[in-house]
Amino acid sequence: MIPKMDLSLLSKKFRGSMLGVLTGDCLGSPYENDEPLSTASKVILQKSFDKLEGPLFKAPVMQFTDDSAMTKSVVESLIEKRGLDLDDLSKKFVKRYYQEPNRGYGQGIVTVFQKLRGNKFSDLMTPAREQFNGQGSMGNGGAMRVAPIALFCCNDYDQLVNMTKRATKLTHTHKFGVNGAILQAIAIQKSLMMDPKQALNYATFLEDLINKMDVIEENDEEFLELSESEIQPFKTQLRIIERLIEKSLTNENEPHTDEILKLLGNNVTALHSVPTAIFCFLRAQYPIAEINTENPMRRAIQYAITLGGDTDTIASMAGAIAGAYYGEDNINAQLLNHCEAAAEFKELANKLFDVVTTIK
Ligand code: R7I
Ligand code: MG
Ligand code: MG
Repeated sequence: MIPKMDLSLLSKKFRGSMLGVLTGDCLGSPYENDEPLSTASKVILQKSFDKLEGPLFKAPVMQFTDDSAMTKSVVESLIEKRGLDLDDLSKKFVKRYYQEPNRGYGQGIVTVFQKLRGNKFSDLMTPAREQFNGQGSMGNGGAMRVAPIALFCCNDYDQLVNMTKRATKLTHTHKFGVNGAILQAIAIQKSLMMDPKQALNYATFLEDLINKMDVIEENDEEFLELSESEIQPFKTQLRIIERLIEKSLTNENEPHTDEILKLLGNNVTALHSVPTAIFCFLRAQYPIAEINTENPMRRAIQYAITLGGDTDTIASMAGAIAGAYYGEDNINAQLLNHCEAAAEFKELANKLFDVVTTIK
């Protein structure tokens, strides 16, 4: 079903989200695993963004990492197959990995690729289930590549949840890995369907995500002895985001980075990175100290990087949501010239848009 939205706006949002994935990844990867940025490092980051956005700046092209590589496989498979085809998708993941293994892939996921190649894709699901002693990966690898699925499902919520689950379980079967991908997908889909000219109400936005995660993270019998925050951890994190933004808007002593990181986190697990990306997107509507830009999409990405840790992935996920909300007009054209494969990502967004608007 094609959404009831101006199609030229929708296509800009498709390109915005795909380019948000790419630019967040390219800009964030040099800082991956760093400590949160000091004031001096934030000044350097600010200057480097300013230069990249300025005319005639010459610099080596910034390379993308596994986040964009896997996203590329997802979008190419959706376009070719006009839907989710797990066999094709897993082959594309594995082929791309063996062509370019040095894109900074997660340490565990490589085992999944080896096993899939070993069984000649006859059993797609077991390798992921065997990860981490049978509990499955809780990394953010499912969430970091989910943007094309959110765009493909556009305004079909049930299809979105279902497809995200299936695509994620090829590599990540831990409940947190899967639910983190679903949360990221819902945040992108929701942003896609909103009018960027109307003010974004962070509380309403979060309330909707909380209600949806409440259903997705249904109480499981095996967890009954746990507290609510352990049973429904993403829902709990979303409430924390709300409190942190509230505090930053009403209190002059806005939350400091260490408080944000203590509560939300910045590591490779989905639970401690997807909510952080959503926080960066929502917080970046408003000015942020030590980040000088009028552009809220740039602010979201730059802010994510200042938090340190899994910077490429958190910036990329924040970029995917921000791009789906603001559209490509908020991405600086000069900056794109410095990102590897930007033209290709734009073209893939256009092709996906054609598929979505002609399929049903
Ligand atoms: O999730 P995944 O694809 O990694 C994505 C991250 C992003 O930051 C990328 O930019 C790239 O740098 O990697 O790959 P996985 O290997 O499945 O998970 C990532 C890491 O999370 C693992 O290498 C583990 O360190 C950790 N991890 C776990 N640790 C203990 N127990 C994931 N699941 C578990 C677990 O169950
Ligand atoms: Mg990466
Ligand atoms: Mg990363």
